[in-house]
Amino acid sequence: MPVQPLVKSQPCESITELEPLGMDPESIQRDYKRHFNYTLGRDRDCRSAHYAYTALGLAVRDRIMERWRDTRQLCSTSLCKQAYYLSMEFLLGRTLGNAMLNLGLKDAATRALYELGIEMEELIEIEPDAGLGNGGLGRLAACFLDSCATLELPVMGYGIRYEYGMFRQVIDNGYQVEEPDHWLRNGNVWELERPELTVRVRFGGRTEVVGDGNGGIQRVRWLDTHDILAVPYDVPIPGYRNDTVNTLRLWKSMATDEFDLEEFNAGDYPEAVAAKNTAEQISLVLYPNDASENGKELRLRQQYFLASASLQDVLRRWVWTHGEDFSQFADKNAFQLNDTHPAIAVPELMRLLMDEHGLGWDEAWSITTRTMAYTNHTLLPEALEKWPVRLFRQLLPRLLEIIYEINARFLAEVDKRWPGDGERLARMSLIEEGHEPQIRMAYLAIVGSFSVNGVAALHSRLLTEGLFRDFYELWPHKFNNKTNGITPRRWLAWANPGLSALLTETLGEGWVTDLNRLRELAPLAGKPEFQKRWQEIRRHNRQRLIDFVARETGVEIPANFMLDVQVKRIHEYKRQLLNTLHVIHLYDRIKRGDVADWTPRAVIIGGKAAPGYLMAKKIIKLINNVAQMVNSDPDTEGLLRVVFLPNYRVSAMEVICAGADLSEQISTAGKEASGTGNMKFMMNGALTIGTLDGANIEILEEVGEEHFFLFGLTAAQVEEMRRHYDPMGFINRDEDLSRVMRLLETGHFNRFEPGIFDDVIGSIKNPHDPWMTAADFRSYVEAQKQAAARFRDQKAWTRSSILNTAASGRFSTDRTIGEYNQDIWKLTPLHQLR
Ligand code: B1H
Repeated sequence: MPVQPLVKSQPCESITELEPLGMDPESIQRDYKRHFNYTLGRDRDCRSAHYAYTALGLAVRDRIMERWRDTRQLCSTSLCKQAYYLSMEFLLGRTLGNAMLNLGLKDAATRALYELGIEMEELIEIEPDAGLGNGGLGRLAACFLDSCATLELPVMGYGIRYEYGMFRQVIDNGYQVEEPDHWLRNGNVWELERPELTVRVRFGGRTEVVGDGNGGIQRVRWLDTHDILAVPYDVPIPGYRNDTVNTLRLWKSMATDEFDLEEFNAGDYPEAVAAKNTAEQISLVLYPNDASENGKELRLRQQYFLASASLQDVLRRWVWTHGEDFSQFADKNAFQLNDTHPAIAVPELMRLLMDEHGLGWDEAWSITTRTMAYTNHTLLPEALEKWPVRLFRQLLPRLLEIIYEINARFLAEVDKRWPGDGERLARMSLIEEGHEPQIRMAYLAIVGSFSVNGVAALHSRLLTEGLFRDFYELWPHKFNNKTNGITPRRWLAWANPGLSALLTETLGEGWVTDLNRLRELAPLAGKPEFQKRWQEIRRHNRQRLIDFVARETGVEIPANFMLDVQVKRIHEYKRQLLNTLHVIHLYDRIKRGDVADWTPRAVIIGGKAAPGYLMAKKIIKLINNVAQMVNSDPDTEGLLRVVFLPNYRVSAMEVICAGADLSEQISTAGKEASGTGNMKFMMNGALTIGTLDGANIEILEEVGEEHFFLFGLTAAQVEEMRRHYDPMGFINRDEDLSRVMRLLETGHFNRFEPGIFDDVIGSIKNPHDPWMTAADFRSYVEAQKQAAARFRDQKAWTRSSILNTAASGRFSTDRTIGEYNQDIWKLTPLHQLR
């Protein structure tokens, strides 16, 4: 059944010629006033900063529109190859500042508002974060889009327009409480609804084989489905100071009109209207799990909704320009799967090509496996997606048939390569047999893709040696590495205006899009004059962070303290617990009077726990209780402060990464696929204390051992030790750790809440503790001592700080995306087509 267009495409003449809008303060001010008065209908009695923010947003958006249209037209008329980044998460954060930066409007707009008595900084703060992601994976997608637009690559993002993004975290009596994030409540100027491009997504029903009527090939029909509509909302993604504006298309789910009618005619009008809820639920809320999957049916619905709507959208555009000839499709399109969450796109593309466009299996499979590429983001077994076959049969029966067929043909290929190797067949099958047979989504993604990549060198190697070893043996050419990055626009140029000004003064403008130019700072690292400028900027940024902490938590941190920061999702493998043990050790030293050569420090920890992850929530409670005890003890005055920073989010990180001194990247080796927070800190001149894990290894290689506080077991040593791990041995042989454990076990931090930390204590002492916290305690404490000593020598610290920024060029997503394009997508930059 064709989709009822919400907006009928009545042909009419549209105005296509636009006067380019001025980028000067006067023009911006004029448009600001126009939007404030006419678009929003406010007047000078309106004192709400919200409308001022919205009016400015609209004035900035006007200046995006013409470039957006031109980019769209160039892409469609040039018939160039395009790539699509399919992701369940885009953690965009705020848009206004970034848009002004990339368009080169920041100074003009600031002046335009200043003349009206409005402070830009206040308006920036009005905007809620678009928290459409959990953590690193979602933020990576957002950074990628910025780099694609900046490199002028024709890449479109596809995601879900969640009504509720990542929950707001409130701390109550030390415990995390989740509050809903209704981020769209006050409207969103950064999206454009496109109801005319609505598509239909089907669920449930049954399949039937039908002939084509000519006695020729048979086709499968999917019948009696419950359909929902996917309405696209487009978000502009402007490149840095170029004329490219790419698109992020986010789908909102809506009920169709017809399924209401059936019940309506049966007399159940309220029930019919209420039925809209189930349809509209699909895009209602982001699942707040980072690095663990939860297996809920609604989540599978979301995944299929994203994959199906996006593929239909691409195929519709293809048919508009090429008709039903798909012979060139694989040369002109590439899909990058952001983890397995959208991996159902593999069988869905097969279904659309065969059932909707009449291709045969072989042609459809050839197209699919030449267009799909898969990025893996984790080795943790609890994050590897599996879906019960039963659920598929119920929800997506046609897709299950296709997956079975893919599997049958795949296993035949395996059997040809390793005849009679039944164990291998069982290991590699897309279906995990057992009491409840499950579909292994990662294997489906690998079989359906021409490229499989990890996100840091170690991670990619571990994938081929462990998790995907069998597949690597079969198809070594598919596997590659793409070390993550971060966009230097948001994470340096925007987040750190002081440092940016110094960089531009020293290196010229070019560094923003050619981050390797930061290397030119290295010769200046020891120069007293340059060090003075660097320290002055860092002092200012540190104070901004200290003020932020005071505003958010009430904790006062003296200006001379070392700011020791760990912000990221709370997870046992990230070892916030190890950090906490070190804090307790420092507190214990203070109480013993062991404070000679002390470096005053504030330990700042922030991050959200998945609502169902009880151990992570208990760790938050422990940090808060330790903070309470330490901060209220007069003996710690001038020596130690501990802070749990609530509601960690993108906009908070913009302040945090610029002000931090020490960056905590202390995961158990082999567990953090890459990390990207590590790169944000480094780029802004923080020093890292870290393990040989994820991208830390590459950070260490770039900056050199002298300027990185390395500690802990290697990934190989962790694996080796698993078999005979003896945490009690580590505790008993280490006087400091014994004392820390005793403080915990005697309830020093939970006097009126007996027993609440027993499970946390138990996890440290458990010989099966996969995170091996006790094993790394000693070397961590020693590395912390080195960091403290370096901080006391401000000249040496500043030199290391400059060298960290200087060595961070490799971690620009411009480099990452350049590699994706060179090795996987092979797109022509738009400037070569203009
Ligand atoms: C990463 C996830 C993730 N890896 C499941 N895996 C999710 C898994 O909602 N879910 O079900 C959500 C997220 N996220 C992170 O990706 C890695 O832990 C980081 O090390 C890495 O830097 C980041 C980007 O590659």
